[in-house]
Amino acid sequence: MKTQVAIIGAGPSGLLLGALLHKADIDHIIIERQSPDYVLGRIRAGVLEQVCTDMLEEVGVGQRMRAEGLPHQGIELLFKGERHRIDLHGLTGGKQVMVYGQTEVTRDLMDARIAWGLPAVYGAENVSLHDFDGNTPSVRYHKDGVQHEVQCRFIAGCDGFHGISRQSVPAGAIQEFEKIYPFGWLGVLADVPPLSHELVYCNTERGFALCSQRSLTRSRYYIQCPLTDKVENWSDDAFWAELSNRLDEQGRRNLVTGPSIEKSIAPLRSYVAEPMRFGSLFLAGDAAHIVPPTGAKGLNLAATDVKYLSTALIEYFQENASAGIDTYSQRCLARIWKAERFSWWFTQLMHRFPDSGEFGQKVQEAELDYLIHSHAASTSVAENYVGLPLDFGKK
Ligand code: RFL
Ligand code: PHB
Repeated sequence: MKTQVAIIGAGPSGLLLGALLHKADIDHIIIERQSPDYVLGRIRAGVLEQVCTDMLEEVGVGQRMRAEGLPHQGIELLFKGERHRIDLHGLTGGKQVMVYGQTEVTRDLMDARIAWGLPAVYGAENVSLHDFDGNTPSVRYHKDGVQHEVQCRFIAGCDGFHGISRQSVPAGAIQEFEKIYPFGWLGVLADVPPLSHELVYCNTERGFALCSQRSLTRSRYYIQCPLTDKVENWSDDAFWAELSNRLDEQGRRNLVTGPSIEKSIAPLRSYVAEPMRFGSLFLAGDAAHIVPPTGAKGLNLAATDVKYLSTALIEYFQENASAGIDTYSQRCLARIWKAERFSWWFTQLMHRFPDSGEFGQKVQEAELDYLIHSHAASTSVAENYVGLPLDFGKK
């Protein structure tokens, strides 16, 4: 078959790009390795920046998010056994974030795609990318034992960190920047009411903890754990006991425990691949970069990459202009590095590092104490957490 854009991957980046191209009448296909149920079964991000919620509204899938999502105007930082609120709304001139799970975003985009009658191939095997150094690239894959070929003008690599798109680029053409952290996050999802109406980020001598949520009846909790830990060895009881140990008095009183619906360990990594365009191939989302989840930036960065990419592709097809595709990589990376910086900094501030000991703990506590009392420092956290404007730094 022939199309204008072949999108690899039906995660949030691929689905959102598909929706934006559809709105501009640009012909495209999505090719995904997994099944729809597998994609929906991955429990990941929970906090959407306004730039991201605006995009979901723009493509017409904001209805359920508006009804069921929880707008949050602050976060709490817990350290030395006490909680302190960062007033996101007040410090940013009225901005907020939306608590609405990645699973729900993906489901809304998938449902819309079906309603629009747009093509998506799930369960595609042996996906391979060809001739993207010229103007007539193609994508091949197997489905039910039959080989298929898609000829296109552009390929969008939205296939996540382990996808084939970045791996298809010759090693000499790409530069990688990486930092691996010496711990992971053990996450539990449970149908219990959240312990606070806002997210609580905890710095404790026992390690980091995060109290997040998906709704008024569903909570998402995380605790920092050693990379050597196995999820099978963490019983629900052990998880709740350790989480409780990392809370303040009030948190312990309000914590409602229950059976876990999902439990997993995620390693923490910072990673950027440069550039993000290789001829007719563009990388977007986790295919090009990873942030540790502390700043809640992963999904939001994926959305803004796709914003820049869709704008560039629309300009190309509708106005025959290539300025957008030529500057795609540079525009994305300027934003990505700022989110990388924030996510790295917030991770350093909140976690217990094996080598930094009591001195490291005291320095973190001093910085947190400074942060909550300094208007300038609190504002910096708030404006990064709610997300920098799309045109940040432009005159
Ligand atoms: P995704 O979501 O990984 O989707 C990529 C899709 O591509 C498919 N794919 C292929 N398809 C065809 N051919 C191939 N060869 C393919 N290889 C892969 C995959 O099956 C998948 O469906 O990337 P995308 O769309 O760029 O979206 C990015 C976000 O998913 C990601 O940034 C966030 O979820 C990151 N992240 C978190 N972000 C947050 O803001 N808060 C969090 O709490 C949070 N937790 C997480 C996370 C990422 C995790 N990963 C990747 C391990 C927890 C985990 C465990
Ligand atoms: C989540 O709810 O999964 C979540 C929220 C905030 C973060 C990371 C994860 O910083």
